[in-house]
Formats: sequence, C-alpha cells, structure tokens
Amino acid sequence: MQLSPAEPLGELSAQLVEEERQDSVELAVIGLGYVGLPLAREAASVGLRVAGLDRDPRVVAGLNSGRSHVDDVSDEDVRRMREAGFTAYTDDACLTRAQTVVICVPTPLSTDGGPDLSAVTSAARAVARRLQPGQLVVLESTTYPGTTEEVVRPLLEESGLRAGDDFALAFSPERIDPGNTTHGLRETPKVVGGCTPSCTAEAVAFYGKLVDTVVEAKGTREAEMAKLLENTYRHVNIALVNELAIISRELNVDVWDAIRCADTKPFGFQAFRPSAGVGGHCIPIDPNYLSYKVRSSLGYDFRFVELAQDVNRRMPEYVVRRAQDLLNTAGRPLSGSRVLLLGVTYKPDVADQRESPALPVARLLRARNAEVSFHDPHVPLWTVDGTTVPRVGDLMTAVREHDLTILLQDHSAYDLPSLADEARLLFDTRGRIFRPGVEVL
Ligand code: SAJ
Repeated sequence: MQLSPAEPLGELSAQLVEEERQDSVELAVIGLGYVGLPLAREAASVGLRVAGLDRDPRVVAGLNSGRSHVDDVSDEDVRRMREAGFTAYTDDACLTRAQTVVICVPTPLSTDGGPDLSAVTSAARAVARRLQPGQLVVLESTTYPGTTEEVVRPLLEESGLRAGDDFALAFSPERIDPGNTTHGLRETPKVVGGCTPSCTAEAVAFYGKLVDTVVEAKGTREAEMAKLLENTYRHVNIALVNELAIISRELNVDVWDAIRCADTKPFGFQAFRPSAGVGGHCIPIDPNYLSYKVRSSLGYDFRFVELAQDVNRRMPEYVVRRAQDLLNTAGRPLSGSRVLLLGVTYKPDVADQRESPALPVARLLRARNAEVSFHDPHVPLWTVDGTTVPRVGDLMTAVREHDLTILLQDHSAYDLPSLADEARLLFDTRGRIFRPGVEVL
C-alpha cells in the first residue's frame, strides 16, 4: 500500500483502518460442502463479509463463477453471495483476516471403522498458522466427545496463543438436513459449547447473527455428544423397526400397520420405518464415532451402536432374500431374472448416493446372477464395483418388461399406483403401496 507523505496522520490512520476493514472478513468457512456453503450463504445474507476456503480448486472456481455444487444451494444463491462480497480460496491466507473461522470439513470413517480426522487436523493446522489474537474458531464437523479439547485445541495452541485467553474455541454440531425445505440453518436451533465460558459467549454472539435460537451447552464435550446422541437415536430406532419388520413377517404381523397405529400416540413415540438399509453421510457414520471413543477410551463396546450397525447392515441381504423368495413363488429363479431397482440414492428426493443401500442390494443380486437395471430421477449414471448399471428409459415399459421391480427409494417423482398397475412383480421396501399382488418389506 503506497502511503502519500502529505497525508495528515489522522486521515492516514483512518485510511489504514478502512483498508484493513475492507480486507478483513467477519467469517472464514473451511470446507464448502453441504454444511459449509449454507453457513456461508446465511452469513452473507445477513451482511457479513465472508471468505470460503476449500482444498478443491474446482469447487473454488465454480463458486467464484457463481455456480453451486451443493443440492440445497442454488446458483442464484451463490451469485447473491458473490454480490455480497463472498470469495472462495484454495489458499489459507484468508484465515488471517477473519474474525471468526468455522471448520466444516468431512469426518468420514477410516478403513478400520474409526474416525478419520485427517481433514480436521489439516484444517486446524492451517488455522494455527494464521491464528490471530481475538479470533473465534469453531469446529462443526461431527466427531467424538473430546476432539475439540484433545485434538484441535493443542494444534491451535502450537501458534503460541492460548484458547480462552488469546482466542476463543468452541464446538457447534451441524444440523443441516439435506432436502429439508422447512428447517434450514436459521430455523434450526444451534447448539454451541466453548472451551471456557467466554469462548461459549463469543460463539453464542456469532451464531446469534445467523440463527433464530442458540443453545448453550455446558462445554465442547456436551455439544459434541449432543450431535452423536441425535444421530445414534435415529440409527438405533431405525434398526429397531428393521428388526421388527423381519420378526413381524415371521409372526404374520403387518409391521407397517403396527407402526401406523403406534404413530397415533401423541407423546412418547416417534415413528421410524423399515427400509433396505440406512444410508447417507450422517446416520450410518456418526454412531461409529461414539463406539470408537468408548472402545478406545474405556475398553468395551457400546453395544447399542454395534447391534444397530449389525441389524441395519443386514437389511440389503434380507431384501435380496425376499426378492429371491418372491421370484421363486412366481416360478422363476433369481438367477437370470431381470431385476429393476427404483431409487438408488440414500433417501427419497435427494441426489446423494453416499452409503446408499442400493449398492449392496445390486452387488448381492449380481452375485446371484440376476440382471440388474436401475432408474432414479436424480441419478443419470450409476456404477457398481466399476461396472455401469443399465439405466432404463421409459419407466412403465421397463416395469412391464422386468421380472421384478424393487422400490428402494420412494422419490416423489414416482407415480406409485401406476407402477403397481403395470409392474410384473413389485417389491416395495418403503411401505408405500398396499394392495394385493404388491410385496411389501
Ligand atoms: N431411514 C430409514 N427409516 C427411517 C428414517 C430414515 O430407513 O424411518 C433411512 C433413510 O432412508 C436413509 C437413512 O436412514 O437411508 C438416513 O435417513 P435420515 O432421515 O436420518 O436422513 P439424513 O441422513 O439426511 O439425516 C439428516 C441428519 N441431519 C444431520 O445430521 C444434520 C439427521 O440428524 C436428521 O435427523 C435427519 O436428516 C432428519 O431429521 O431428516
């Protein structure tokens, strides 16, 4: 910056402050995926200056060109963010200029089923290199209780700055629900837990600008555990109804009707429903963080999670066994039969295929020499173990031509009654079509 010597000191410092202010951003988001990008969008929409940091240059280039790669964020959203001053970077220099840094990187499972925190530690090291006194750092990535204190904090304090004294550090679980049109970031209460009360207060003040309700946790561990409780609760209860579905069939009980009846209870019950398996980036993954922490720190199994994993993981095989029985009843072996899978994403009306049960179902069908095809309005191309699965064109023609159609995801685009009318054999794993001739899970 060229300083003209003629400037009176007062104007000079004002100019410096203004230029510094223009360079500074209120928020830097590390990880611009389904969690980070909606956070950046909300911050930009309330007038905060936002920088985004992502290691993928294609993501950065796309965003800076006004294109979104996240289902729930439109290109128009990104263009508005850009007009509000949002810029994406691959270089972490932007972190120096941020008042608040939020880490929203993925926490997948490693090959041994434990947490893979490599993205979190890499992000924490980048923040440490740029850490400034007075900054607020928040981890949003789902992880086991203790990560913020035992993993992130030491990495940040390698900067020489102390959490709680020189900078603030907190954990705030992400609660982004892909495809949810009623509960976005602003409408979903945000839990925050800081390393110290002052850290919590700073995190509350920051999120208070973005969301309607901020909930103070006792500390980082309670905030980390709250997220795992939320998702383990779903995982365990989905496993419960999955096992109940298997048992009910043996007992000649319509489990779907039993769930429908139980769901009339206005308190103390939440309905979950059986399916071909539990997919997505949260529910089948997050509980493993808890069982990992229990096993590694306490030396014993978190049995609920282990059992739920076992039940949910067995659902694809159960579905294929039921398909085989259904074809046998029709006098056809599964081997050589043409089987059409409807819905290969992990849940209805999303394009995300992560951990989708369709994958193991297709794998098991192929292992039994079935000819597998698929249809999904959100998936133009699908490969299983490196082999492309044929995608049928006209759906009504396809269900007439295939020996068996299996409904895995009841996308709202599907005309289920017509499918039931036309299908040669239809196996509904989502409990949507109750009529004679249609097999339901
Ligand atoms: N599933 C069932 N039976 C059910 C509900 C779900 O088999 O009764 C299956 C789905 O088909 C899917 C998987 O479980 O394969 C996960 O479904 P989900 O409805 O839990 O959807 P997710 O994975 O998108 O979960 C998200 C989570 N949000 C966050 O982690 C921030 C979860 O915490 C939310 O509770 C959930 O959305 C929601 O409420 O919809």
